[in-house]
Amino acid sequence: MSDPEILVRVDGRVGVLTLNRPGALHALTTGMCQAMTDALLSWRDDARVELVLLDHAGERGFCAGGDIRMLAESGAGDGRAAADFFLTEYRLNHLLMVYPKPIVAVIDGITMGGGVGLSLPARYRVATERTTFAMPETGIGLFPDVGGGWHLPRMAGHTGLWLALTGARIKAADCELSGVATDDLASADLAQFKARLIADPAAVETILTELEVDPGRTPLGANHDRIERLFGGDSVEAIVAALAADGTEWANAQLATLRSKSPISVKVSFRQMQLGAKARSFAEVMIMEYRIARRMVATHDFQEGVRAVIVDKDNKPVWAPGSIEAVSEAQVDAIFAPLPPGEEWTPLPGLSS
Ligand code: QUE
Repeated sequence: MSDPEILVRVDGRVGVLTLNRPGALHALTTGMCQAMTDALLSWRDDARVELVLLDHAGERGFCAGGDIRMLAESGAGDGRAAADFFLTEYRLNHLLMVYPKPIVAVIDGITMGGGVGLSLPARYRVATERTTFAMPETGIGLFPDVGGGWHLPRMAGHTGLWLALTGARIKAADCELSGVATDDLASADLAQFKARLIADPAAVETILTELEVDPGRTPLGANHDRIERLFGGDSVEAIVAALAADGTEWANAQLATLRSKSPISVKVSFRQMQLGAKARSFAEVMIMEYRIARRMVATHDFQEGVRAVIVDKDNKPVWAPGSIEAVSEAQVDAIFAPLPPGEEWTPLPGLSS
């Protein structure tokens, strides 16, 4: 392997995992998830490793998501490769959540979908002025997976639901406000941060405090009250009605955004947030999301979303059904139904839920 997609090394007492698929904004493949899992399992019981650092190679972006083209091709066929990917990725997400050593994720740049699943489980989540965070999956006929059903409903108020349904992009200050990030550094200080961390991993909190910068104004803070007022309905239809009745520029923009997304995705994501809010463990959410993911890769909307956003880039997906109101509860029920015996998601062998 001359150019591995994950660079694995131990530097001092720090295990370093570096995403290295720069041509695809480090979008995750099954092999990348497996390589990270193998390294984390070997470091878990390795006394030489005190802390894990997760970052990316090169300049552009931390991680754009998953290998969407592969998922679409697989979903159009037998779905086997997609199922393998989700099993491996969600097992890694779960391993990160229960990992016994501190993890530092440096989300310097685009952090979406799969990149969110890697970084939100980390104890320290370091944003910079280049960070853009989003869960954009409703725009391609998917749903905010990789533990979105756990993390998003646990943000303050309805912030997570708003992120899930609209796919809104937020920057560093809003990442810190919402709890996505624990710290904000200047990207120019990252080399120094990593060098100091590797020299003295036990001092992680002191180093972060010394390098911390003010991330500036928080658009989310300004919109918090509106999100609470307008995204609190007990159905997607209630939220749509509240946005339409409000009539302000902000509400109209949210409504137009919601209406541009896959109607099935919006309905599925809403139910995922509702059920995820009540889940007692992350593993329970993984079981739910694996059921959804296995169903959704085979749908018209996912095929169409990938065509419109990733392949043809015309950004004009034609969804079916074409409106939120036309999605039946039975359609949503079928996506959440249990998988056949032996097909359900399970954690890595030896890891309890
Ligand atoms: C929703 C997504 C993804 C997306 C866009 C969405 C996603 C993903 C990528 C992506 C972007 C750039 C790349 C690449 C993939 O875009 O998961 O390989 O170079 O990986 O609206 O879920």
